[in-house]
This record gives sequence, C-alpha cells and structure tokens, in this order.
Amino acid sequence: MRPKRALITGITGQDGSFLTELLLSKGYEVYGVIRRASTFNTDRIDHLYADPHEEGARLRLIYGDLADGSSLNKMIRTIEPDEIYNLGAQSHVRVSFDIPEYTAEVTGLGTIRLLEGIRETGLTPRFYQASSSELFGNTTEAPQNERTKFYPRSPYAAAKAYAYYMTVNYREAYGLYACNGILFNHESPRRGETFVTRKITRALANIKHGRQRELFLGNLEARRDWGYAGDYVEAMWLMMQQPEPDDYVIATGETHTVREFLDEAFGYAGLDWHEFVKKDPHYLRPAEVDRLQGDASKARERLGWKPRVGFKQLVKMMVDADMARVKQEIEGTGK
Ligand code: NAP
Ligand code: G4F
Repeated sequence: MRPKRALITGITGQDGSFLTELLLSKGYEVYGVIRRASTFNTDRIDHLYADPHEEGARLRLIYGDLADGSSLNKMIRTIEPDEIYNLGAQSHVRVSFDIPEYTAEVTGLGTIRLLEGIRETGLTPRFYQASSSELFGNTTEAPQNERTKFYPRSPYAAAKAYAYYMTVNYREAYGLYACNGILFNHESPRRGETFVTRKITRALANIKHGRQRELFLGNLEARRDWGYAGDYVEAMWLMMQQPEPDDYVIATGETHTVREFLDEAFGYAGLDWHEFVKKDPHYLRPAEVDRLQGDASKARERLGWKPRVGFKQLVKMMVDADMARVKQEIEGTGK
C-alpha cells in the first residue's frame, strides 16, 4: 500500500511548515505548491526538504498558483492526493484593504479553483479549507462558536466567507469530504514579520540588542485569541480523519489586547514598552475587528483536541526565538 499523499497550498507559510512537519512525521508523502519568486521563499521548510531525486524523498515542491486553475487541476490529476489542505492565501487583513481584488482572486476564488479541480477529475480527496475567525468580524456575541453569525469586516474576511460557503456547498452538493477549520489567531517564531505579535517580538529583540529605538504600531486595544500554530495544525489533521466532514472552531478561549501582548513581551525582557512604542495611523485599518474570543468546545468533544501552549508560554517562545536570531545575526555580521 502506498503512503498517504497530501497536497498543501501555502506550504511556504507559517502553518504550511508546521503541517508539513506533522504529516511527514505520520509517514505521509507531501506535495507542496510554491510560487515562483525572485528570491528564495522556502526558508520555513528548507530543513524538511530532501533532494527530490533521492529515493524515498517524501516532500516535493511544485510550482503553481491559486490564481492559475490549470496548474491546480494538473496537480490534482497527476498527484492523486488523499488529502488537500488549502492554506494558501493573501493572508494579511490590513493589506487586503490595499489589494482587495487580488485578495478576492487568491483567497476567495483560489478555493473554488481547487474544489472544481477535484470535481472535474472525479477523484475524492478530502479537502481542508483554512477558514478564519475574521469571519466573525464585528460580532457582538462572545465567545464565538460554529453557530455564531458571520460579520466580515475586511476584503480578506469577505473573501474567506466566500471560500467558507463554497466549501460547505461542495460538501452538500457533491458529497465531498470538505471541512472548514475556523482558526483563531495562531502564532509562533515562524509567524510572518508583519503580523502584530511577530512585529513586536522582532522589534523587541532588536531594541534589546541596540539595533532599533522605536516601534510603530496601530490599534493597541484590539483583542485577539492567540494560540500556538504547532497546536493548531494538529486540529487541521484531526478534522480530516473523522468519519464525517464538518466545520470546527479552533481557539484557546482566552482573549488579550495588543497592549497586554506588549506588557508580557517587554516585561519578560526587562523593558518598559512605553519608552519605545509610538502610534502610527498608517497601521490602523479602515474597519477594525475589536474583539475575538473562540469557543472550541466542539473540537474538544469530537476531535479530542485542546491547545497545549498558553499565552505566556507563547510570548516567551517568540521572544526567546527572536532574541536568539538577532544575537546570531549580530555575531555573524559583527553589527
Ligand atoms: P502565511 O504565513 O501568510 O502563508 C500564506 C501562504 O500562502 C504562503 O505560503 C504564501 O506563499 C501562499 N500564497 C500566497 N498567495 C498565493 C497564491 N497566489 N498562490 C499560492 N499560494 C499563495 O499564512 P499562515 O499564517 O500560515 O496561514 C495559513 C492559512 O490560514 C491562510 O489561508 C490564512 O489566511 C489562514 N488563517 C491563518 C490564521 C493565523 O492566525 N495564522 C488564522 C486563521 C486563518 P509565499 O510564501 O510565496 O508568499
Ligand atoms: O496580527 P494581525 O495583523 O492579525 P489579524 O488582523 O488578526 O489577522 C490574522 O489573524 C486572522 C485570524 O483571526 C487570520 F485570518 C489572518 O490571516 C491573520 O493571520 O493584527 C492583530 C491586531 C489587529 O487588531 C490590528 O489592528 O493587531 C492590531 N495591530 C496594531 N498594530 C497591528 C498593528 N497589526 C499589524 N499587523 N501591525 C501593526 O502595527
């Protein structure tokens, strides 16, 4: 019997790298979709990548794009994956206000291209859609669960809402095994550097080492339910192993402001953030999501999933990693 095959879009991103590690550890063959870029963009998965010509190589990278349906169709037909994880997206909420049409193209329509690719080939891979707590947007209900009404507040969230509903529709209309993981914010030392947590921990490390004096941020009062990405990819995999497909909220249940994240991170490093943080309206959003807090009871009960890493531990992990990285950079360059 051949090993299980997974196809992952967004493999070069934070979640793609953790999911690849998890699937390889479970004996899967992993096929990752990468975009052509003018510089290398595989830093997060380089440690997992073997020579594709090597016998037994279990991670292979293929050029493709969520905006290019024919490349996706060809992949599905030739790879014949057992599971498809659609993690690829223009995933930055603030940026989606600047490039709304592109965000819809990739984050919204990219999903339908994959779903149609599955339908057209007549194959029956299981399908995971990376849905988001941003779907809840301006909700007044707290905490949010699978039954909470959506109120998207950005082009990103509206594109994710389209992708969410198409995933449900293909499940109902064509009997596809398709799930939405409605994941609340999850972070790690591999988090993209323009998301607020990583922006803070990177800046903090630079400040501590004398390489930066100021940190410019937007809204410090927004509340997020921040978990650890390594825990959240396990939930993705669990959703794909159930007898029936379904949609699940994945969250810690705790909510903290950006200000609290600053307190925790700078406090841990023995600094007072008020001395360094400046407000910059550039980082405010035309419409903000003020408060997110998830209720993952369904995932706990049905998947047996629960987060292992708490808020304080997450902040420490990210600060430690950025401190070590900056130290290494300084030792490497002498600056
Ligand atoms: P990320 O680090 O920003 O990674 C996004 C991935 O999508 C990257 O691999 C990127 O490739 C790829 N991508 C972008 N445009 C693409 C295109 N046109 N075609 C193919 N791939 C494309 O995001 P993440 O934090 O890992 O999140 C993974 C997914 O979960 C995303 O869909 C995100 O919207 C969703 N989500 C994330 C969170 C969270 O808190 N992290 C919460 C809920 C949902 P490049 O490396 O080439 O740019
Ligand atoms: O870190 P953020 O950019 O994450 P956001 O907007 O919550 O989106 C992330 O989580 C979603 C899940 O809910 C994902 F779907 C999405 O793909 C992405 O991964 O911003 C968090 C909060 C916001 O309220 C923002 O206004 O931090 C506030 N913030 C304050 N200053 C800032 C900044 N955000 C960023 N990126 N940069 C700032 O300077």
